[in-house]
Amino acid sequence: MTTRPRRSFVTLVVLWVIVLSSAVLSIVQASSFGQATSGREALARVRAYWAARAGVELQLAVMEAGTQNPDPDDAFTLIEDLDAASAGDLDGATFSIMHSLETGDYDGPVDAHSKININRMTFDDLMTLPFMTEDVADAILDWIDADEDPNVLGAEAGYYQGLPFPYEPRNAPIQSYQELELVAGVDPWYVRGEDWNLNGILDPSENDGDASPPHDNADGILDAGWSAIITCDSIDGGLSATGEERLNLTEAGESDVAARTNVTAEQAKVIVDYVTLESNAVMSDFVRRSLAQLQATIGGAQPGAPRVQSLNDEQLGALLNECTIIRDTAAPPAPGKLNINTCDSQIFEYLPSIDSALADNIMAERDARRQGFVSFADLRSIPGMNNNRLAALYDLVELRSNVFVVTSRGRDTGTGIEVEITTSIDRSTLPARIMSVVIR
Ligand SMILES: [Ca+2]
Ligand SMILES: [Ca+2]
Ligand SMILES: [Ca+2]
Ligand SMILES: [Ca+2]
Repeated sequence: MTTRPRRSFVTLVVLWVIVLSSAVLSIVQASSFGQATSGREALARVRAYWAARAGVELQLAVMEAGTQNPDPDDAFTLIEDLDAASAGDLDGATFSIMHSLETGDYDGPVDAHSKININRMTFDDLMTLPFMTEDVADAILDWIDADEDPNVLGAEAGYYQGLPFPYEPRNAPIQSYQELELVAGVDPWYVRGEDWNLNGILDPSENDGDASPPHDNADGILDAGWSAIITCDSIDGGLSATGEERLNLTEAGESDVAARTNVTAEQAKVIVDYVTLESNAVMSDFVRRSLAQLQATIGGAQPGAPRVQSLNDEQLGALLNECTIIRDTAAPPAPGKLNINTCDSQIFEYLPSIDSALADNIMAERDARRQGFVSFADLRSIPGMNNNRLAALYDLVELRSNVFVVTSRGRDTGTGIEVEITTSIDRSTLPARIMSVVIR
């Protein structure tokens, strides 16, 4: 697919949202003037709100356009499109979308997949977080696990029921930073650091020392505590790199598998048979072992049949991009993986199963590719990579992102009054879905 038609499509989407938002704003202004004896300020707030809303709608529209019409050859196209759609002018108001990292302020939304989803973290992973102690790590794991048996130093319902204001652990994945703060021993200061309002931006009160709450070191750098490292928002799965529903190998026919992944009929038969007969089959099995090895685990080839060909890199890449294994289709999607294209190199410090030599090699290889890693087979170029390491990596990392957190700040031009909306948007299914909204 060439990039040109896709670009003009995105531009069209951007223009359409701006026109639509301006129209809404004009209607709001016209109808508000009649009632707005209560003052200029209320009207300015309305204008700023609708400008912020326009920013959110614009980001959502760009995400949908990039999902329906993806660029499979460049891992950064969607991110660049979102960044390019991070500011706009409406009638009497503007909006801007930005976020702060330790290295400064950047246009565009936060990629939730550039952080580690806390719901995927092991005890050893959790212990790498600043200020973490064994009792808090155990309590976080207890909050997430389905059982009611406390870990050695953990806490289950019995503990929370004994509090002055009792509540119960979710016993399922944590859904927000605010929920994480309910876990025994978790201090909001660990979670938020200086980003007290959790908007991902270094606000004036977060950079003035103790002149106003919260406490901060006024160094011009946002130290966002755990919220800079972990997320609760990212979602696994979603549409394939080519923008299609993934083929579920538990119910797919051999010819469908062959058509989507360019494997031979013999290879497709082994793939489908293996997933059908091996109830614990996972996608990384196709990375870890050859098709002949997988075939041997389910009884081997028919007598006299030729040995099945191993998947080449292109076929393996297509299989991992286009297919999935979901046994319970009613189950909620799993927490998201880390996007190896968009994460910061420092993030590997919090994934101890990826040692520093491998982390350095991953980053060097990524930097050498202008378009990032677009297929899992690309990861084979990383020095020291072998099938077992690649399979382990597949279970931790992803090449694309489903969820972005948008902080859109609307500003009334006349008064300077601002309204800010922070929202997480999920494009793992279409239409894209707004998962949470905070308005300030
Ligand atoms: Ca437990
Ligand atoms: Ca902030
Ligand atoms: Ca302060
Ligand atoms: Ca600071």
